[in-house]
Amino acid sequence: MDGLDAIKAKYLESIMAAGDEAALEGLRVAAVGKKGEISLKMRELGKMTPEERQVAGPALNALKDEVNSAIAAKKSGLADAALDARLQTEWIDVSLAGRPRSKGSIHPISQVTEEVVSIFASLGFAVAEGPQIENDHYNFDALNIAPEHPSRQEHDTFYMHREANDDRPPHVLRTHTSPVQIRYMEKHGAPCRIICPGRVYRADYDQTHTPMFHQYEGLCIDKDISMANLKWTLEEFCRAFFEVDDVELRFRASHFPFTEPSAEVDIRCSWDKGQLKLGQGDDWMEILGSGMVHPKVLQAAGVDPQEWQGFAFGMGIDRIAMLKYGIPDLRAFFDSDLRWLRHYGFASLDMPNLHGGISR
Ligand code: 2NM
Repeated sequence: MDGLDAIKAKYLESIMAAGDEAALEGLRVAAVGKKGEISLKMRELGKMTPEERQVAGPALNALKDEVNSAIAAKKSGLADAALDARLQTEWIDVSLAGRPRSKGSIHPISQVTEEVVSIFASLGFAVAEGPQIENDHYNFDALNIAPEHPSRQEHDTFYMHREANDDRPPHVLRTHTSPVQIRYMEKHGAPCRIICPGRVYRADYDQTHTPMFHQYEGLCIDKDISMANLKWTLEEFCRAFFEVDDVELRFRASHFPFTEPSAEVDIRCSWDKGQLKLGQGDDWMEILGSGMVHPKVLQAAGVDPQEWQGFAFGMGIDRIAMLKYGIPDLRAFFDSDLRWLRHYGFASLDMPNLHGGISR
């Protein structure tokens, strides 16, 4: 068949020169599409003598195959070139140093809460949480706080609004996290070892008090627990939290309705040119309240006081955060002042753990 070499040369050249997939598709249709040049030539095979056909058939088939594979090769060449071009414009140098982007930081109260939790976790304490709106059974009665106790008065406790015909027990904003511990003992029984950090509320506002503040309470109930276990636990905590090797704690007899005996705990310290140093010195600083859980409290939580006993303690998170990080004014914690937050905030990926150093 005449002219096949010219057709072949024409298409192979155009295919090589095609700039994109659309041009390539145009060439495919023109050459081997239904009415393409090569396809039309193939239709003529029927009019040929068998001898002519024997030569022209294979030649046309070979041409068609050649054109098709040239198109396929060019197509993948175009795709490779497109990918190369993308890689040229979109490449990222992964060895570049990161740009500090985040303007946020961890609030000192969140940081200190994490520190406290990680220290007590290492001593085998689990974390328990509970509602911030409590009923007066969990907030007061179960904790052996008598109905006439002054802390129940309206000017110390936030009572939730109630309708006159509401026969549910009065609800309050919890004044401590102890109700969480009552709920935990009710649900899980003894033995138990938990700490309960969270927000608490008291109707008080001045230089050293905000109506919402943060505390955590610890509870350890078992068969053979004494004040000695309490003292060791608190010493371990203070060593880790304040990052001093020597700590000395002093127990002063005190009174809480929910513990008997009760003790306020002071840590030895010194004031050196207005700078507080914890651990050594001639001074004492009160840091927490504690005691052996009152048998009536265990009873109220469904734990048999004949069989179990244990210690509990409570500490202000805001207060120990101020002590540790030298934050002078309590009220600044809740002002949302960005300059203050940037100054006292912590890097968001530096979560405390014991081996990495508690505060860094
Ligand atoms: C304190 C001081 C002393 C305390 C007691 C309990 C409970 F629920 F077990 F009875 N939790 N926390 C406790 C004891 C809290 O805070 C100054």
